[in-house]
Amino acid sequence: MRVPLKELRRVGPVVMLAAITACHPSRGGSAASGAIRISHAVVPASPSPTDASAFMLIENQGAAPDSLTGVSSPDAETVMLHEMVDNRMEMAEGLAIPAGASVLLAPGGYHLMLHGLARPAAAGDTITLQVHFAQAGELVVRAPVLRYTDAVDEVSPP
Ligand SMILES: [Cu+2]
Repeated sequence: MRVPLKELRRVGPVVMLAAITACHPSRGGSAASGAIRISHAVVPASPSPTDASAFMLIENQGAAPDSLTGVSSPDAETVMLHEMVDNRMEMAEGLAIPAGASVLLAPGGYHLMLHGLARPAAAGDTITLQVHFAQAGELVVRAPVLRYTDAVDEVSPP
Protein backbone atom coordinates (compact mmCIF):
# COMPACT_ATOMS: atom_id res chain seq x y z
CA MET A 1 0.00 0.00 0.00
CA ARG A 2 1.30 3.44 -0.98
CA VAL A 3 0.62 6.21 1.49
CA PRO A 4 1.46 9.86 0.77
CA LEU A 5 4.19 11.05 3.14
CA LYS A 6 2.04 13.79 4.63
CA GLU A 7 -0.65 11.22 5.42
CA LEU A 8 1.91 8.80 6.83
CA ARG A 9 3.18 11.45 9.26
CA ARG A 10 -0.33 12.05 10.48
CA VAL A 11 -1.44 8.45 10.94
CA GLY A 12 1.96 6.72 10.97
CA PRO A 13 2.39 5.62 14.59
CA VAL A 14 -1.16 4.32 14.91
CA VAL A 15 -1.04 2.37 11.64
CA MET A 16 2.39 0.86 12.34
CA LEU A 17 1.43 -0.18 15.85
CA ALA A 18 -1.73 -1.71 14.46
CA ALA A 19 0.23 -3.64 11.82
CA ILE A 20 2.45 -5.13 14.52
CA THR A 21 -0.43 -5.90 16.81
CA ALA A 22 -2.52 -7.47 14.06
CA CYS A 23 0.29 -9.95 13.30
CA HIS A 24 0.94 -11.68 16.57
CA PRO A 25 -1.28 -14.56 17.66
CA SER A 26 -4.32 -13.46 19.55
CA ARG A 27 -6.36 -14.83 22.41
CA GLY A 28 -8.62 -11.78 22.19
CA GLY A 29 -12.13 -11.65 20.84
CA SER A 30 -12.90 -10.51 17.31
CA ALA A 31 -15.90 -9.47 15.23
CA ALA A 32 -16.53 -7.80 11.89
CA SER A 33 -19.36 -5.90 10.21
CA GLY A 34 -19.19 -3.88 7.01
CA ALA A 35 -15.78 -2.21 6.83
CA ILE A 36 -15.11 -2.43 10.57
CA ARG A 37 -13.10 -5.24 12.14
CA ILE A 38 -12.48 -5.60 15.88
CA SER A 39 -9.73 -7.90 17.13
CA HIS A 40 -7.60 -8.47 20.24
CA ALA A 41 -10.58 -7.59 22.45
CA VAL A 42 -9.67 -8.36 26.06
CA VAL A 43 -10.65 -7.46 29.61
CA PRO A 44 -7.86 -7.43 32.20
CA ALA A 45 -8.79 -9.26 35.40
CA SER A 46 -9.84 -6.56 37.84
CA PRO A 47 -9.31 -6.24 41.61
CA SER A 48 -12.62 -4.35 41.75
CA PRO A 49 -15.76 -6.50 42.20
CA THR A 50 -17.81 -4.17 39.98
CA ASP A 51 -15.49 -2.34 37.55
CA ALA A 52 -13.03 -3.31 34.83
CA SER A 53 -11.47 -1.89 31.68
CA ALA A 54 -11.43 -3.31 28.16
CA PHE A 55 -8.93 -3.05 25.30
CA MET A 56 -9.15 -3.83 21.57
CA LEU A 57 -7.97 -3.00 18.09
CA ILE A 58 -10.50 -1.39 15.73
CA GLU A 59 -9.73 -1.37 12.00
CA ASN A 60 -11.65 0.48 9.31
CA GLN A 61 -10.91 -1.41 6.10
CA GLY A 62 -13.27 0.75 4.05
CA ALA A 63 -12.93 3.94 2.01
CA ALA A 64 -15.31 5.98 4.18
CA PRO A 65 -14.78 7.24 7.72
CA ASP A 66 -16.76 5.70 10.58
CA SER A 67 -17.00 6.44 14.27
CA LEU A 68 -17.51 4.53 17.48
CA THR A 69 -20.64 6.01 19.03
CA GLY A 70 -21.11 3.89 22.15
CA VAL A 71 -20.63 0.54 23.84
CA SER A 72 -22.98 -1.52 25.97
CA SER A 73 -22.80 -4.94 27.60
CA PRO A 74 -25.26 -7.48 28.99
CA ASP A 75 -22.61 -8.13 31.67
CA ALA A 76 -22.31 -4.53 32.95
CA GLU A 77 -24.64 -1.66 33.82
CA THR A 78 -22.65 0.90 31.86
CA VAL A 79 -19.69 0.96 29.49
CA MET A 80 -17.88 4.26 28.98
CA LEU A 81 -15.21 5.36 26.56
CA HIS A 82 -12.31 7.00 28.41
CA GLU A 83 -9.20 8.77 27.24
CA MET A 84 -6.03 9.25 29.29
CA VAL A 85 -5.12 12.95 29.20
CA ASP A 86 -2.14 14.09 31.31
CA ASN A 87 -2.40 10.93 33.45
CA ARG A 88 -6.08 11.56 34.15
CA MET A 89 -9.05 9.71 32.73
CA GLU A 90 -11.56 11.77 30.80
CA MET A 91 -14.88 10.74 29.30
CA ALA A 92 -14.94 10.69 25.51
CA GLU A 93 -18.24 11.01 23.64
CA GLY A 94 -17.12 9.10 20.58
CA LEU A 95 -14.11 8.09 18.58
CA ALA A 96 -13.42 8.71 14.89
CA ILE A 97 -12.18 5.69 12.93
CA PRO A 98 -10.77 7.24 9.72
CA ALA A 99 -11.00 5.38 6.40
CA GLY A 100 -8.23 2.79 6.10
CA ALA A 101 -6.99 3.47 9.63
CA SER A 102 -6.70 1.47 12.83
CA VAL A 103 -7.33 2.71 16.33
CA LEU A 104 -6.04 0.91 19.37
CA LEU A 105 -7.87 1.00 22.70
CA ALA A 106 -5.02 0.26 25.09
CA PRO A 107 -3.46 1.36 28.40
CA GLY A 108 -2.39 5.00 28.33
CA GLY A 109 -4.82 6.02 25.58
CA TYR A 110 -8.43 5.37 24.76
CA HIS A 111 -9.97 2.46 26.62
CA LEU A 112 -13.36 1.20 27.73
CA MET A 113 -14.49 1.25 31.35
CA LEU A 114 -17.12 -1.22 32.52
CA HIS A 115 -19.11 -0.31 35.60
CA GLY A 116 -21.66 -2.32 37.56
CA LEU A 117 -20.45 -5.76 36.47
CA ALA A 118 -22.86 -8.60 37.19
CA ARG A 119 -19.88 -10.59 38.53
CA PRO A 120 -16.19 -9.71 39.13
CA ALA A 121 -13.98 -9.86 36.00
CA ALA A 122 -11.91 -12.95 36.82
CA ALA A 123 -9.40 -14.62 34.50
CA GLY A 124 -11.11 -17.34 32.45
CA ASP A 125 -14.41 -15.48 32.26
CA THR A 126 -15.76 -13.86 29.11
CA ILE A 127 -17.48 -10.48 28.81
CA THR A 128 -19.74 -9.60 25.89
CA LEU A 129 -19.40 -6.11 24.43
CA GLN A 130 -21.84 -4.53 21.97
CA VAL A 131 -19.82 -1.93 20.11
CA HIS A 132 -21.85 0.60 18.12
CA PHE A 133 -20.60 2.39 15.02
CA ALA A 134 -22.32 5.16 13.05
CA GLN A 135 -21.91 3.31 9.73
CA ALA A 136 -21.13 -0.36 10.52
CA GLY A 137 -23.86 -0.70 13.13
CA GLU A 138 -23.44 -3.01 16.13
CA LEU A 139 -20.56 -5.47 16.47
CA VAL A 140 -20.89 -8.05 19.24
CA VAL A 141 -17.52 -9.18 20.52
CA ARG A 142 -16.80 -11.69 23.26
CA ALA A 143 -13.76 -10.49 25.20
CA PRO A 144 -11.90 -13.04 27.35
CA VAL A 145 -10.80 -11.89 30.81
CA LEU A 146 -7.01 -12.32 31.02
CA ARG A 147 -4.45 -11.62 33.73
CA TYR A 148 -3.53 -7.91 33.53
CA THR A 149 -0.10 -8.50 31.98
CA ASP A 150 -1.54 -10.91 29.38
CA ALA A 151 -4.27 -8.39 28.51
CA VAL A 152 -1.71 -5.61 28.05
CA ASP A 153 0.46 -7.95 25.91
CA GLU A 154 -2.53 -8.51 23.68
CA VAL A 155 -2.63 -4.83 22.64
CA SER A 156 1.14 -4.17 22.67
CA PRO A 157 3.89 -4.71 20.10
CA PRO A 158 5.82 -7.95 20.87
CU1 LIG B 1 -10.79 4.86 32.38
